[in-house]
Amino acid sequence: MTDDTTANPADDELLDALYDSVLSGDADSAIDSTRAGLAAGLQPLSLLFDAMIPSLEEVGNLFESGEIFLPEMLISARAMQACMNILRPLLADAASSRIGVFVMGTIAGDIHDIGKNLCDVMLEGAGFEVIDLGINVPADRFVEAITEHQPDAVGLSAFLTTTMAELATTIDAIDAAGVRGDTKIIVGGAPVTQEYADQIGADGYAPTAVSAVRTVKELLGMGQS
Ligand code: B1M
Repeated sequence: MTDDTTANPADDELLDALYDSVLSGDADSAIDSTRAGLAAGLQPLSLLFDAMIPSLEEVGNLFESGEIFLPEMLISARAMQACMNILRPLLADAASSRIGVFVMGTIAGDIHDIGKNLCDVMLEGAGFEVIDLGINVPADRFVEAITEHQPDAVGLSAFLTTTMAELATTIDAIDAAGVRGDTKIIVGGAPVTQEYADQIGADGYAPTAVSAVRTVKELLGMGQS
């Protein structure tokens, strides 16, 4: 959640409308609410963390309880992504100079990418050049990308309990290939914990996209923003 939660009833109405539009998967109306929120002076992070992300959490709850099915979950995700396209330039514009290179990807077997894309936006906003390998990325593709780009840090996202083990497989592959060097490896995604990150030999863990930036900067000795 953001610190600047709204005190204004009109802003609350806009956030509620955005929440409902993502929940029902109505992309046009979600886009309208996003634009209206920005025009009313709401912060992009507030639109994300006070409306869109809670809405997707509710989508997940409804899916889990069998009240909605995969197509509805996908339609809601698309509505959110349409709004993210509007917010991305606003969030990523903040950086004035490049502070490092970050390779990012969702691990093999997993096609969730909204949380990963949000990390990309926050990292870019903080000044990192982000090389995003996409979704369902096999371990050897991460190894290739480290060899090619010599990044300061690598981010691995996992969103399913069934794909989490692939985080360990990927870190093992990076170590076995001898390419880890000074590159820091950060893991995240809803089912991942600090304990699990420690267990599999990651350098860092962050629960949210915002804290991912803080963690990577700390690991790289850049202090806090
Ligand atoms: Co899926 N899905 N899904 N899904 N989905 C979840 C994750 C689930 C929790 C829903 C539920 O049952 N409640 C559940 C996982 C259960 C589990 O494993 N414990 C689930 C399931 C079961 C599945 C399928 C298996 C369903 C099926 O086929 N029967 C299937 C799997 C497909 C696959 O990957 N192989 C599937 C498919 C899909 C869609 C394709 C329909 C769609 C994804 C579309 C897309 O991403 N382009 C989808 C969606 C939308 C969801 C929910 C509803 C929303 C996910 C999301 O985007 N959240 C989700 C329910 C939920 O999250 N409660 C669910 C918003 C996003 C901003 O949050 O992803 O957590 P999050 O990212 C956060 C942090 O985790 C963190 O920062 C982000 C923002 O702060 N973070 C990092 C992320 N990466 C990080 C990296 C870092 C640091 C922090 O460092 C590197």
